Amino acid sequence: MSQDKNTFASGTNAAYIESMYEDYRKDPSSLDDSWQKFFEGYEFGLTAVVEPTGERREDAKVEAYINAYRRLGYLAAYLNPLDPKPEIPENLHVTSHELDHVDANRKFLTANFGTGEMTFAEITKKLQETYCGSIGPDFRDSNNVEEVVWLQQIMEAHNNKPSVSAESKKRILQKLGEAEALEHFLQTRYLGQKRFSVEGLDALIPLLDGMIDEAVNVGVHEITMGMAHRGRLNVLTHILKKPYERLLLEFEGQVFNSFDIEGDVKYHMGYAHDVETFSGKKVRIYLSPNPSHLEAINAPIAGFTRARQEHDEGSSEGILPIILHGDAAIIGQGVVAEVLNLSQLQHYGTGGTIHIITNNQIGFTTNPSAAKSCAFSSDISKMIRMPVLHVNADDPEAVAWVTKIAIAYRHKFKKDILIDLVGYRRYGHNETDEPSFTQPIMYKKIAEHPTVFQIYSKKLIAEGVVTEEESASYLSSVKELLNEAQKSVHTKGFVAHPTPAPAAFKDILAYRKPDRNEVMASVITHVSEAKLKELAQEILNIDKTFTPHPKIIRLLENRAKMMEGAGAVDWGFAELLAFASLADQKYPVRLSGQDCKRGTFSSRHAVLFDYETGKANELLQKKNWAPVNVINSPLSELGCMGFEFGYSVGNPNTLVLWEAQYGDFVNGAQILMDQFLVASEAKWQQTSGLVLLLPHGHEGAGPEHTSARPERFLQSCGNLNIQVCNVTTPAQMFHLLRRQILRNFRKPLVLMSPKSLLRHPKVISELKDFTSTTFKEFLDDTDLKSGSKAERLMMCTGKIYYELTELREKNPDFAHVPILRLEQLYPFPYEGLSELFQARYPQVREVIWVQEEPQNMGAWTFVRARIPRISDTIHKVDYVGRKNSGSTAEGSAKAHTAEQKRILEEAFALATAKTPQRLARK
Ligand SMILES: Cc1ncc(C[n+]2csc(CCOP(=O)(O)OP(=O)(O)O)c2C)c(N)n1
Ligand SMILES: [Mg+2]
Repeated sequence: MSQDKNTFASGTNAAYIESMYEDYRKDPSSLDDSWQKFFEGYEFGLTAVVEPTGERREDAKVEAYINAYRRLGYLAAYLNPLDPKPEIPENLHVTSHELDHVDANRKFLTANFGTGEMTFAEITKKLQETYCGSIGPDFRDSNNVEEVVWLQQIMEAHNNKPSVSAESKKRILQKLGEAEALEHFLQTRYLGQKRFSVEGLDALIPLLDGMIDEAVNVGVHEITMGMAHRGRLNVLTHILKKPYERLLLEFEGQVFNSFDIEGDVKYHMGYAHDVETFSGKKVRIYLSPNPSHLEAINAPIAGFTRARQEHDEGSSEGILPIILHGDAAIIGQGVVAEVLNLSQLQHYGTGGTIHIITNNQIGFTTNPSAAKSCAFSSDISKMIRMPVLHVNADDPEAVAWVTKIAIAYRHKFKKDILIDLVGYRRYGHNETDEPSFTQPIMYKKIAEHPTVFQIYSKKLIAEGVVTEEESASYLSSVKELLNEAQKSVHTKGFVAHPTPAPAAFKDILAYRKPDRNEVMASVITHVSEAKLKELAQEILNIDKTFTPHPKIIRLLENRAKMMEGAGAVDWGFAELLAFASLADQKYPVRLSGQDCKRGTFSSRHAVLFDYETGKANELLQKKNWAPVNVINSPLSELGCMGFEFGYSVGNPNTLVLWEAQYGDFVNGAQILMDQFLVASEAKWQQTSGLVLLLPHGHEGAGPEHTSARPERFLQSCGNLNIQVCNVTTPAQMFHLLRRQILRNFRKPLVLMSPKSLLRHPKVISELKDFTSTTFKEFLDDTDLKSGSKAERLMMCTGKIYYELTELREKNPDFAHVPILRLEQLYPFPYEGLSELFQARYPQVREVIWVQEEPQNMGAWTFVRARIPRISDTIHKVDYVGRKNSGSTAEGSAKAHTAEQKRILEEAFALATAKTPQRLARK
């Protein structure tokens, strides 16, 4: 043995180690201690991976066999009512597990399965019953062992088929009867009217009925629901107990009044009601109105639920959200992923949502194979690894059982769970559609397929649970009620039922449309100087143990200085003061968006982070104030803005703001704006006070990061639906935010918010601006002593005002040109402007609208028709700004600067031109 062979540290060469190992095997003592230990360990490792032999080897295989079923058994489950039960896939075959030689009667120890000792035949039977029957659970992707074990135990305890009482069976049959009878009635009496029948998924009705009962039994007292068109009329009448008369009136096409909600098609209508459960308990149910845009409701209903949980009830346990999805929509629409991503976040979670896919295996005319790249529509839920319970909709007892599991899971783990209810669609997409054009084979099968009511009643009759007469009465009694309801509608019109909205929803559902006077009335929003200083002190009162970032120390000192003398409060601080003042008056504030805590432009700093520990210090969370939550949101627009919209509906007394990183990105939430924000009041009399903060302005950043596209919002303005503002001083911002919550009605507020103005030396407000005034829809040009002689003036909105005044200051020839700022574009302040023109500018004949946006964007097309209505003296409205363009702004900063200069110069050239003929032109 050479010396170096005995040196452990030198052994780095494989061939060399091999020769050492040979030496070791011949005589271990020929090596030094360190090598002996090394090879001892090596040999131990070898024995550890040696294949088990005999009994042990078989037990391990059986365990793997059991786990394979737990993981993949759902692939062999009997889920599709239209097809025969699928074959057991190869990877569950005994041969695949090398167990084909095992005697069926041979016993195995099954530590965590069944009775602990079972024959191989018993094991296989139990596995197939539990995992490959009418229920196919897909739950093993979870990375939480406790959940997996819990689900296994609950499902394996009764082979996923616990016994059902006769009473419950009858209830299920009754609910199936209601579902079927209503659809039949509507089909025969209102032929050709769209109703998006539930048939083929009739089990949805007993499912929801059972779910609500089960939920109330574990402490739920309120249920919030979002769903699209499929089966909605059945859910409204049989789950929310919307009276048949109300529904039939809608089919008759008469004007109806359902919680004063009008203005949308019947399968988009919401409802709210106190309902008695099967066990005789009370529960409030709220079904949100929704647009056609499939899945868009997910975000608002999540926010609505969170608002209810946070401020009305204080916990997530008592309020359960249920969302229904179409099988094509859930996998196709991106908002689903956005909202799932919110489900476990601190400021967005709702203690677990129960998702139900009404899976009719078709989307309009599109087959599943064309609708998704994954095996199941439910696979989108894998992103948060929630358990999925696939279930055959023709087996209502299996459906009832997964419902119980779902409620128990949500109650225990406070997380989302999904039921994939697999059925079919008995008719076309709607009842006027011919489905066999596109799915001839499927529809031949459907035509021959009995209804689930028929299947289940046959089963219960055979079991002796109901008689044939009883079963038939479940259908006939509903038909009778519907007949009576129709008669009553025909003869008496609608007689209002005593079914007012639940008291808890009073704030949300009580609706009164404010008239223009109310909307335009000024609101007392100022606070006293003492209060302002007290609020500032509170914000700046930071614990001595907190170490601010060195640059933040300066910011805090600057903020303190803003309160000295006459005051010079900047935008960031004005905003915090507005929030603080509302919180002090016990109005909670919720501001969320990407990087909101600091603010995209580093101007807000509502939350500071300890320079030593990284610990957050929420400057606006104070003991005696209502909560002010400034929240960094995930990178989502539709999901997050939708959530905030829902939150604002669910809690009208919280100031809710959503901030876009830059205004451009708001169009990621276009559905939310078009279908909800600007229209919800008109369609559903659903009001929201949501504030959108949309950083906007041409600053040379390029086509993106420039425009929040105010023109789109302005085009959507009508009948006082929203407010669109672009304010230019910190105090205006302060008053506007306060006005939003201090009025006794709610309207969304879309605010073009500043970027460079956040740090502009002129963009400051004095203390008196906060303590003695209120929000002004426009700002007169107070720099000019008198405007009485002016024949031309400029009007603008937003940041360009500061650029115009800067140029005016430099050039004495421009000194007489008045520049008015429109701070609120909609509702357009005709009244105030008219008064102003009469008093200050009685001779104005020409108004020059100056904007930095291209002519087809910005406010131009909106204001050009409105400005002449301010005063009879106005004969002409001129435009100065960028020319029409497909893109919002120049790509180069240099081109931007040149264009900005041109606009300013052209505006003054026009305002000071000595060309009377121009003025004469109309
Ligand atoms: C966002 C959106 N895109 C398209 C449509 C048009 N549309 C209405 S229903 C439907 C098919 C929906 O299929 P699925 O989600 O499976 O629901 P089902 O009607 O089968 O219950 C389509 C494409 C829509 N309503 N919303
Ligand atoms: Mg479908």
